[in-house]
Formats: sequence, C-alpha cells, structure tokens
Amino acid sequence: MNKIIFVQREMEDRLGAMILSAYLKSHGFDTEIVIESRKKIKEVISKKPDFIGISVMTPSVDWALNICKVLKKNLPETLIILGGPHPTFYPQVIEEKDVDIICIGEGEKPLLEVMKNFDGTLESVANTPNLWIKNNGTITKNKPCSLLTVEELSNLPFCDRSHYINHPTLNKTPLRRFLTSRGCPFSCSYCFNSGYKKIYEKLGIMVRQRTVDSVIEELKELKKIGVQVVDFSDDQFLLSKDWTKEFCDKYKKEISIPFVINSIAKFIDNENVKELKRAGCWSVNFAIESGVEQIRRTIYGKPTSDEEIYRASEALNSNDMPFVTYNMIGLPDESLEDIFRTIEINQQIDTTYPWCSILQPYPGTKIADYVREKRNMKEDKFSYSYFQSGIIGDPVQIRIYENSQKLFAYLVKNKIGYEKFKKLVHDNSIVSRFYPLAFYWHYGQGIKRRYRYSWTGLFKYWLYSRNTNHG
Ligand code: B12
Ligand code: SF4
Repeated sequence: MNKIIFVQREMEDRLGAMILSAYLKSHGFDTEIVIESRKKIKEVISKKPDFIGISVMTPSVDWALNICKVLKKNLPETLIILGGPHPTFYPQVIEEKDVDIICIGEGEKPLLEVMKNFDGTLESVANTPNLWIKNNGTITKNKPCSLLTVEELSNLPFCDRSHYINHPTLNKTPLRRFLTSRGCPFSCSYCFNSGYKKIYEKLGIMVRQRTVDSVIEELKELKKIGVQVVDFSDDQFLLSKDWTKEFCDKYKKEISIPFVINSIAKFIDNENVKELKRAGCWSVNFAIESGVEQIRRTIYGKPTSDEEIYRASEALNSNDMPFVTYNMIGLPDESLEDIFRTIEINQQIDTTYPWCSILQPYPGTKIADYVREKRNMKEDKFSYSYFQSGIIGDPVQIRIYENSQKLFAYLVKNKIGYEKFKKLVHDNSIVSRFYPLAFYWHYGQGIKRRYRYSWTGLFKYWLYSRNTNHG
C-alpha cells in the first residue's frame, strides 16, 4: 500500500492537507502530516514514504524547493509532488531538479488515482488528470478533470485533524479553520479565483456550498476536541440567504461556539447580520481594498461600491457586530491622496479591526499583468509576508507604502487627518523604525480578541510564525 507524507513549514492547521489526508485514509491509504523541523525531517527520511506531498503558496516556494533538495538527496526513490496555489498558477516549477510531479487545482481525485495506480514506476501514473509529470526530463502535461460536485464535496470525509491536535504546540490553538464551500462568484484582479476559473472553464460548477447537515455533522466532531472559535475560511460565507438561515438555526442549536466569517460587502445586510449574531458570530470580515471606488472597481476588479461599504458597516454597527476590513496599499501609481482615502473610508465606517497588507502581484493573477505592464517588471520577487515589504516602486515609494501599512490601524483608530498622515509616512528617521510596533500592537489585539489567544499564546504564535505566515 503506497504511503504519502505531507510536509509543511507553517505552524498552522492546513485545510488542504487535512482534506487530502482524510480522503486518502478513507480509501485505505497511510498518510501523515509533518511540520518541518530537523528532527521531523530525519523521521520522514527514516520512514521512506513512496510520496512526499508539499502544498506551496508563492511566497514559500524557496523554502519548498530547499526542502525538496534535502529530501531528494536522502530519498532518491521517493516521488515529490507539489500542489496548492503556486504550482497551480506557475506549473513551470516542475522544471526544478528535485520536483517529480505537480498538481494543478483540486487534489483529491488526482492524488487518489496516483496512490491507487503507482507500481513503483512513473509510467504507471503518467496519465493522471491534473498532474504534470517529469520522467527522465520529459514532462507529460495532463488536462484537469472536473471539479468536485456539491454532492462529492458534501460527502468528503471530515478533515483529518489528528496530526494537528496531537501536535505539542498546535493542540493548544484556540481557533480551528473550517470550510463550508469552495469558490467565489467574483473575479478580483489580485485573487487566485480569476485564474482558477480559467483552468476550470466548462469543468463543473465553480461555486459550491456543502449541505448544512454535512457541515453541522463535521462541526460536532470538531466540538469534541475543544475548539473555542471556528474560523470559517470560505471566500464567501453569505452566498445564499436560505443556506445562511438554515445554518444559523442548526448551528445555534447544535454547536453554539463563537465563529468568524468572510463576505463581500454587498451580501452583508441587516437580515443576515441578525441571523449571524443570533448564532454566535463575533466578527465579520469584508474587503474594501482601496478607498477610491474607481481603483477598487477598475484596477482591483472588485464589484463593491462605496454605497455598499457604508450600507454593510451600518448593518454591522447597528447590530453591534464587530468587523474586520481588509485593505491594500501599493499599486504602481497609487498617490498619497489615494492611500489617505482608504484610511478615511475606514475611519468613516468605524471599523473594529482595520487590516492592511502590501500588494503582492502573485503569478496567474490579472494584477500581475497590470503591474508588469506599468513597471516593466522582469522578475517577481515576493516578500514572504504581505505585511512585510512591497516589491513595486522606487525606494521612496516603497517606504511610503510600508510606513502607511505599518501605521494603518493606528491612523484609522485615532482618526488621524491628512497633514499628520503625510508627515508620518514620509518619515525616514529613527522614529519610523518603531512603526512595526504600532502594527504588531493592533494586529495582536485583533487576533487576541477574535481568536481568544492569550498574550503568551500570541507571543508564542508570533515567534513561530514570524518567518512563516502573517507574522
Ligand atoms: C485560509 C487561508 C490562509 C490561512 C491558513 C491556511 C491554512 N491554514 O490552510 C493563513 C491565514 C495562515 C494564510 C496564510 C497565507 N496565505 Co492564505 N489563504 C487562505 C485561503 C482563504 C483558504 C486556503 C484553503 O484552505 N483553501 C481550501 C483548500 C481545500 O484548498 P487548497 O489549500 O488550495 O488545497 C487544494 C488544492 O490546492 C490541492 N492541494 C493543495 N496542497 C496540495 C498538495 C499536494 C501534494 C497535492 C497533490 C494537491 C494539493 O488540493 C487541495 C484540495 O483540493 C486561500 C484562498 C482560498 N480560498 O483557497 C488563501 C491563499 C491560499 N493565501 C494566499 C496567501 C498569499 C497567503 C500568505 C502568503 C499571505 C502572506 N502572509 O503574505 C500566507 C502564507 C504564508 C506561506 N506560508 O506561504 C494566496 C496564495 C496565492 C499564491 N499564489 O500563493 C491565496 C490563494 C489567497 C489569494 N491571495 O488569492 N492563508
Ligand atoms: S471577492 Fe474575495 S474571494 Fe472573491 S474573487 Fe474577490 S478577492 Fe477573491
């Protein structure tokens, strides 16, 4: 029986790995999820699995290729498969020496086929849909198969959380992530969804919501492990009013654990917010991105008007529902006035948790083409975290973007005006070196309140994650 070990760098529960692991286990295969450390890598090597699976986001590709090198050197017979957003949108990564296979798009069906058919030779899996396979330098590029249907999604086995809940650090995490759906009806230019739609054109329904009953049954299992906050990581939680109502009724009765959700502003209205509040939701996240409606709509491709932002925040504030607003800074031609308008709209709506990142034009997105055209960029060098640094513009511009991002929550919460903002973000003195503290303070407070982390827990999380994810 073939065995696969998923290796990851992040000190986080990864939904993709949990779903794939559960799916393969339900078909009788042996799987494991390992968070990288010197000791753990030695253990992986000693187990000699048939496959190593790595889920890669673009900013962690250097790490992934490095770990592939170490593993390949010690396990020349083991096949290394990369999946996740990076290989999906940058399949050329197959050309890297230590990568054998990459998976484009959803991994359940292709990975199961590989596990079933592999007989020790690459030929035995050469025609697997979604996979690009390298055999003696020749690359076979297979077309993707159809997306999972709503029924298949609803019938997937529950996430395999065992590896994380038995982990000495992650077992204490107060929050657990959960998915009730896949896909998004919109196609913002900076998001992976637009690229995904191209890959899967005519290959099934893009936006799929699981049945409420399948969600509630899985949540009952999650409840048993003592979760304090459920983070619904769906792109859009409020896709259907009927679904939301049914979910809220059943969730209140059977689960009743605080939770947080994401939604586009246009779906946030009084009725939905009342339902969510009743069920125990304690934060709603929605994106503004740019305060300038024209930038938001035409450059970011986000179908959200100022009017919808004001209406959504009115519904949230009047129901006493805290909310996160996502914002972005760093377009090639973004002026100081544009940045300040983003701060201003956040001030006007009294957002609870203002959140801001620096634009990273990831491969496969429309914004990457836009930025490349504007800046004549030849090479994309991404910051490991979108909170760290920008890659667009001259050094002065980048400093302004970074200062604005670091001070964003402070500027919003303290209703700072344009003149002071201008002075602060131009600052290049020693004082500006302390701006990250303002960021960490507000960001930490937000995580602490929304996800019930203690300050000690938060500090440990920061220590682990400062090189890995949102830290
Ligand atoms: C939740 C989330 C997070 C969470 C946690 C992720 C987690 N714990 O799983 C947190 C907040 C930690 C996070 C962090 C980051 N995220 Co994030 N995140 C998401 C989000 C909203 C959901 C991810 C998810 O679970 N999807 C559901 C699962 C089922 O899908 P999946 O992971 O893609 O897995 C499927 C396939 O890809 C495939 N697959 C995946 N892995 C493998 C492995 C193998 C071997 C195979 C065969 C197949 C396979 O099979 C899976 C099942 O079908 C996505 C957007 C989205 N809707 O997907 C962004 C997204 C993945 N994140 C993104 C980014 C940029 C980041 C950060 C880099 C941000 C930053 N700090 O700057 C960091 C990651 C840092 C790092 N380590 O690289 C981008 C990635 C873009 C890119 N080109 O890489 C996305 C796509 C959003 C976007 N901007 O469009 N993220
Ligand atoms: S609304 Fe959100 S999830 Fe949907 S395409 Fe836009 S950024 Fe992506």
